[in-house]
Amino acid sequence: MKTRAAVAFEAKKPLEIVELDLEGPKAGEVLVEIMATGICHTDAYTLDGLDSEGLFPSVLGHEGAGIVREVGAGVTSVKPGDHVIPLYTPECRQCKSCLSGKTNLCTAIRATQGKGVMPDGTSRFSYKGQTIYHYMGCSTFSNFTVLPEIAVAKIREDAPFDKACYVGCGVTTGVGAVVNTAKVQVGDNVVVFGLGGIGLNVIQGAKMAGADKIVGVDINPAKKEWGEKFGMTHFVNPKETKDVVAHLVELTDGGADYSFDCTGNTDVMRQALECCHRGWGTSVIIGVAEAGKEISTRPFQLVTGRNWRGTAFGGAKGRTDVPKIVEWYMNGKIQIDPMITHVMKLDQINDAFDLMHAGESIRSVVVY
Ligand code: NAD
Ligand code: AHE
Ligand code: ZN
Repeated sequence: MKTRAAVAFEAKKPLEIVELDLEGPKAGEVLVEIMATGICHTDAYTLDGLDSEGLFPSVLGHEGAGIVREVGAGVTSVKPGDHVIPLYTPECRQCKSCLSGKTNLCTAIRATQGKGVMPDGTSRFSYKGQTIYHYMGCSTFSNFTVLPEIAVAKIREDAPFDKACYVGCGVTTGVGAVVNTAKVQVGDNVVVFGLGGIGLNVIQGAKMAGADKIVGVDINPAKKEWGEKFGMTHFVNPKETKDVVAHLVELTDGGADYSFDCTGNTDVMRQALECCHRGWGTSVIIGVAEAGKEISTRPFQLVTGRNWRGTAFGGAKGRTDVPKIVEWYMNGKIQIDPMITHVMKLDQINDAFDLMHAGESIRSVVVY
C-alpha cells in the first residue's frame, strides 16, 4: 500500500513529506493507522545527527496513537479496529529481561529495532525502490506503519488520539520515572532539571506522589509559569544563580531526596547528582546525551551515599502499564491537555522542530 510520511532523508535537513510504499504485516506484526503523533526531543536529537544509532533515510516518530487495520499470521492479542499506542519499549513477557521482573527493557527485538528493521531483518518502508528505515520500532511520522505485536499497547477506545499519543513517550517517561524508577514517597523533596515535555510530567508525577518541595530548574524563564501549573513549588534559573548546586541543597534542606535530569546535558547531569542529599539522595537520568558525551563526578559523591541511575520509558512495561496511564488521564488523575501547545497537520511537521528548539512549545502534536 501507499502511505504519506515525513521522511528524514539526511541528518540536519528538514523532513520531506512523500508517499512511501509500505508492505503489509508479516507473521507476528500489525498494520496500524497512526491518527496522531507527538514530537519528542529525541526525534530532534536523531534528526540533528546526535544519535549513535541514527539511520537515514528513515521515518522518525515514536510517540503515536492509532488503530489496528490488519494483523499478520499468528497475532492474537490485538485485532483490526483496536486502538493502540506503539511501544518503542516492547513487552514480550518471555525474554530474560521481561521474566526478571527487574526491568522494563525487553530485549526480544532490541537488536533489529536499533538497526531500523523489523524482527525478520527487513524494512516495510521503501521509496522509489530504496529502503527507508524504521525508527525506534515505531515510525509514527507515517500515516500507516507496521509494528511487531509485542510493540503495541491496546488502550480504551474513548481516549482521544491527539492526547493519548503523548502517553507513547513523554507522559509515561516523566510520570513513570517518579512512580516506577524513583518511587518518590510522600514528603520527599524533588529537583527537576529541564521543564519541557518530559520535565513537566516529572513534576506532575511528583505532585501526584505527594512530594513536599518540587524544585524546577530551567534556563528558560518562561518555564516558571509552566512548572507552577503542574505543582512546582520553587523555580531556579541557573543563568541568574551563582552556585546552582549550593542553592538547591539549601532550598531542599540538605539536598534532594530525588533529582531528575530532563535536559540531556551532561554538565546538568552532574549538578543533578551533586544536589542530592548526602547519604541517600538519588539522581535519575532521563535526558539522552549526544553521541560521545560522558558523565563525570568525584567518586566521593557516591562514597557519601548519593546514587546515580537512569530510566528509559519511565520504567514502564508497555503493554501492562500504558493502558493504565491512559486510564489515569481519562479519570483526571494526570493532565495532558494543557501540555499540548501546538496541533498541526503532517505538512507542517518541521515547524514542530523549530518551536521545540526555540523553547516555544511543550508538545506539538501532528493529527493525520
Ligand atoms: P524539551 O526540549 O521539551 O525540554 C528540554 C528542557 O530543558 C527545555 O525547557 C530547556 O529550556 C531545558 N534546558 C536545556 N538546557 C538546560 C540547562 N542547561 N539547564 C536547565 N534546563 C535546560 O525536551 P523533552 O522532550 O522534554 O526531552 C528532554 C530530554 O529527555 C531529551 O534529552 C530527550 O531526548 C530525553 N528523553 C528521554 C526519554 C527516556 O526514556 N529516557 C524519553 C523521552 C525523552
Ligand atoms: N539510541 C541512543 C539512545 C537513545 C535512548 O536512550 N533512547 C531511550 C528512549 S528516548 C525516548 O524519547 C531508550 O529507550 N533507551 C533504551 C534503549 O534500549 O534504547 C544511543 O545512545 O545509541
Ligand atoms: Zn520520546
